[in-house]
Amino acid sequence: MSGFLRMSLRLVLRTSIAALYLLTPISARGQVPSLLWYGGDAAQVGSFFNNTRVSADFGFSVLDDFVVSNVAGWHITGLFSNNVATYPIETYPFTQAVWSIRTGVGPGEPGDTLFAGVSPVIVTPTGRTFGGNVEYSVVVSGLSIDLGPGVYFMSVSPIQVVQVYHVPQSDGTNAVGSPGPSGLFQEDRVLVGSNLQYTVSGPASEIASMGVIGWVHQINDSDRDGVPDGVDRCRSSDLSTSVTINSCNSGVNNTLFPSGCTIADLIASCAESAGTHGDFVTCASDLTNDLQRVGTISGRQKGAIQSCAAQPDTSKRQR
Ligand SMILES: [Ca+2]
Ligand SMILES: [Ca+2]
Repeated sequence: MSGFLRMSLRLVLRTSIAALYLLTPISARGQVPSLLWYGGDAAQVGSFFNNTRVSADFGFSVLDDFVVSNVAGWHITGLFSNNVATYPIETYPFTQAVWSIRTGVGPGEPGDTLFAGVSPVIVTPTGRTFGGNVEYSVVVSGLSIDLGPGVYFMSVSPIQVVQVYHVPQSDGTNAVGSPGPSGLFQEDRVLVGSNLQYTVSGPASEIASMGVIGWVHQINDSDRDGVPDGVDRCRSSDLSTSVTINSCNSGVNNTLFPSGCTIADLIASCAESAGTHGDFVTCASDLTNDLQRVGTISGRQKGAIQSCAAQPDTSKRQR
């Protein structure tokens, strides 16, 4: 290849790659969790047992339904229930809850469990008391669950073998989103002889003081990075946590740009465009120099990516 041709190729590569990103990075997925559904604050009336006894399989859970009405669905990062304690929580503290997301719950019917687990919880007083008993918010966080449009049931039940907790019913004060078509259900899991027996009673007409945290997926966001298809220059982004080239993990954060492209996408564009391994290394080098110049990555991180790009097995990507 002549020097002129090589320079022209580099210019074309750099121009096409540079066009794929704007220089201000945005956070991964570009989304901030908020309250998607909340049955509402507790009223001064009834409440329902909501804690496990003996084990995660034995006890009570309150199940209530909510509606995902958005066409593109929800991404759920957390679930919570508000619980009134019979005694001060310091007397019988707990650190975990059993939770579930289900469909098809009905009278005598525990439904189909879509997602469930036993998770650590954050327990904080809501500031409300009922007959001298303190109410606590019990939050499961760190979830990553996608739900399409539909009706779902949720539960979050403290794992506490002595203390009794009640989910209070709500009068709808401060409610968020659409309550489901039915009221709440009470699931009792009891030992009859040596058999664990599940019974689901309800629906009661009440709505439970529970909620769902996350964000609404944007319509027409094929790769769910928070950048709509219409302006997403990389519609099937590699959203890996760190930049990995073949099997070489650089450890560098895979930043998402407002263009909808990640660093990994741009590296992949280099691989697509380059004719030889040398072209690929040059393209990745130019790209990372630019990223360092604008402060997206440090000099050490640039070195880590370039080192991965230079590895011989990278040439397997070339056509
Ligand atoms: Ca997108
Ligand atoms: Ca994208």
